[in-house]
Amino acid sequence: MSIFHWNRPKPSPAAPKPDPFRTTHIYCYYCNSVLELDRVKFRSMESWDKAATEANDELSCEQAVAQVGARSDEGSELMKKLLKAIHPKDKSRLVPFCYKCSRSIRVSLDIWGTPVIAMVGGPSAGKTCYTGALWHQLICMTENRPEQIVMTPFPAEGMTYLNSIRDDLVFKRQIPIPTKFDLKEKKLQPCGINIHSYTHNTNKPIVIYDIAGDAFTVGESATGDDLAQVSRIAQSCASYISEDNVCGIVFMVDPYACPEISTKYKLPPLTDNQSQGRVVFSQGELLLRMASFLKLKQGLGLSDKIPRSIIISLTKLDIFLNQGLAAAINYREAYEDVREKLLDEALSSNLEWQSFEELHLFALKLFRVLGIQNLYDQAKEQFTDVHCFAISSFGHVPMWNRILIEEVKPQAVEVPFLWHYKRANRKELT
Ligand SMILES: Nc1nc2c(ncn2[C@@H]2O[C@H](COP(=O)(O)OP(=O)(O)O)[C@@H](O)[C@H]2O)c(=O)[nH]1
Ligand SMILES: [Mg+2]
Ligand SMILES: [Zn+2]
Repeated sequence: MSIFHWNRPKPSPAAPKPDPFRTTHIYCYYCNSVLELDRVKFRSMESWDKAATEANDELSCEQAVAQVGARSDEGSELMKKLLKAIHPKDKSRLVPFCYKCSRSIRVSLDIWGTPVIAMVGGPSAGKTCYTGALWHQLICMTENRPEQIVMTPFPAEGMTYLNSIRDDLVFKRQIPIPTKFDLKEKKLQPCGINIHSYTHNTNKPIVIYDIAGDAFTVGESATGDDLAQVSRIAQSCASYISEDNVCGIVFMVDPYACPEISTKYKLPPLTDNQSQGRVVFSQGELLLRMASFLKLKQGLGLSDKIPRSIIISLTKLDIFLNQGLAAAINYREAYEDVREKLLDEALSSNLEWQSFEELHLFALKLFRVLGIQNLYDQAKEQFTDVHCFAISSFGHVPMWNRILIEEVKPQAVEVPFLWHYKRANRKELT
């Protein structure tokens, strides 16, 4: 260091604030990497499929940001503007791509900052049927009040996915085929739903993913050690559940996988030969494995509670309604009593949670009768906010051959969804 420097210290100006895009991160839904936005490059949509894209046809993030004049914009504003950038050569839209796996992350840009509901559950828990039934239910709930509320699915692929499962269930009366899990092509398909309420003057999107149960259970072995299982979640597409934009978890409990239930109640035969060679995953173990994974990712201690909201959601409620189980019927009646109010309660920004809380209490009673309240207790030990609900995607027990005999009339499927929607959009955090 020179003496002159010592004698004449430069006035130290406050460090210039970096451009917001330099500090922004974005998630790749293919390889599950968190990317630095300013390292992301853009190609033109036109040249996307052409085998040899010239390197100089690529635009840097800096160039794209400069083009749309978004230098000082942050967050969603920045993303919205970036989506409008075009390639100077062929004037086609720009496709951002992941610098780790080279695949398009356009969808990541689309849903940036949108809260995500993470669905978790083993194979056959009922996640795919739930996704279709939920979309059907939301359509039915809003159909006759279009001047009050409009629900729009996005992006295009998500809309196609939602509509195709709904078509299967509602029009073909066919149970959708099990979700494939491909370790190589493990992309997540975000299904976004934007809810625009004119009455409440709100317009907010939320995203759900229907992911294969294998993502939580791959490589399961009778002797499986916990750490290996936790690291498998980390490698699979299920790892997104630890991302910041996940506003809540819905843990789908399959009654067929609960020995407490199957020893006490005679469950109807499964709808297909999925049961052959079907490994039953302990629901409690799955819950703990997910909790360990989240703690690891968030740097929490073993005895710390995860600051997340989780809903323990018993699927296939129709089975117990069919058997005339009083606790199930009481739950259904409680649901019928509040169903008209739920949507308004979910859309209003006040602290009114009464209908949801009532249903939670009825669900807890049902859990006790069924002998699975230990799942709730376990979840309470791991998470700061736990609620229970029960749902039926079909509203009746299906036949063995994957065909639904009666019309689909989902029961309470909107409850977990609306709970998280309200929670994600409330003004103040408690
Ligand atoms: N009784 C009944 N069975 C259901 C319901 N939802 C799903 N199932 C059954 O559970 C099986 C697995 O459902 P699926 O949604 O594919 O589970 P996923 O693996 O979690 O996506 C289906 O083949 C159905 O037979 C429901 O609401 N009631
Ligand atoms: Mg599935
Ligand atoms: Zn990637």
